[in-house]
Amino acid sequence: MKKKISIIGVPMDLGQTRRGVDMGPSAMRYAGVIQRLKKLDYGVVDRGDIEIGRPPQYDIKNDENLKDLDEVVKANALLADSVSKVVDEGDFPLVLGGDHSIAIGTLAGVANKYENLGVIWFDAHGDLNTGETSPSGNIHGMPLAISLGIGHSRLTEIGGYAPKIEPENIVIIGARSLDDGEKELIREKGIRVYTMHEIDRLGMTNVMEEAIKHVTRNTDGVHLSLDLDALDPQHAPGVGTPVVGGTTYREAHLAMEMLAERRIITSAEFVEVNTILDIKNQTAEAAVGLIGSLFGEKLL
Ligand code: HAR
Ligand code: MN
Ligand code: MN
Ligand code: MN
Repeated sequence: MKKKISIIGVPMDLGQTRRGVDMGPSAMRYAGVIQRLKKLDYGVVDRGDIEIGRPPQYDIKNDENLKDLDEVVKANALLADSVSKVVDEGDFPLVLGGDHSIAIGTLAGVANKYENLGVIWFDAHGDLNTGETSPSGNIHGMPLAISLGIGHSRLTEIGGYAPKIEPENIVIIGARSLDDGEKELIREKGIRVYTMHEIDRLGMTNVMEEAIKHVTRNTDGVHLSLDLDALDPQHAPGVGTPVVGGTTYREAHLAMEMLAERRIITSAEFVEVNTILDIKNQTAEAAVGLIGSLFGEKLL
């Protein structure tokens, strides 16, 4: 039998300041993610949502340029526990966001189950900021740095260990909006990045061939973190920080189909679906379509 898939929803919207991304997990469930996976013959368990603490009379706090640090830490610690249990039980963890700050918890829950975890990070952004470099103080712009052990210790120490991953085992795909501090970190750590320039130039097929080679050469598991803003806003309008010039719908599917063929992905998350900004659930439906392709759905 195929590995069972355990779905965890994370209605987190405190890693940035636009409300609506908290409804992402519901929107993807509504778009039929469970039925879609069952149709592919997977056993599927929906473990429900992680609780996000939101104090009464809620005001955004921003100490040390880290907005809502307490709540983001708390939710990610819960998520790390939940993901860790899923892996221990032998299931495939599929995490539905929520803003991208939840990658901190997902990776905390998964990385210590592997000697060396590889990461494929689909995103318009690098998510490599810290409180020092971030132009916004939004923690959803920081999870990849945090997972490398760079940033505030309350975030890097979630799960009780740091770092979760090594720079040489990461590939970023689809980037087109990188801050100066992020560019510096990419150079300093030698992180492999396929920006939209490389996707245009080499084509998605070659980018994925190279990316898969890179993240598997030294690893015993690969996590996929897919931010819907990697896609062009034409295809995924319901995201908090859209950036023009993204991947086409088919390029994103091709990438998922190649990952399915190689069977390298051992955990995954789909994040940044913002239902308030979306048009008729189009972005949630795009996410669910990509999940289908990742798990082996074929056109014929
Ligand atoms: N780099 C910017 C910042 O740190 C924007 C980050 C963005 N948004 C995301 N993450 N959706 O990928 O604020
Ligand atoms: Mn992101
Ligand atoms: Mn490890
Ligand atoms: Mn992004």
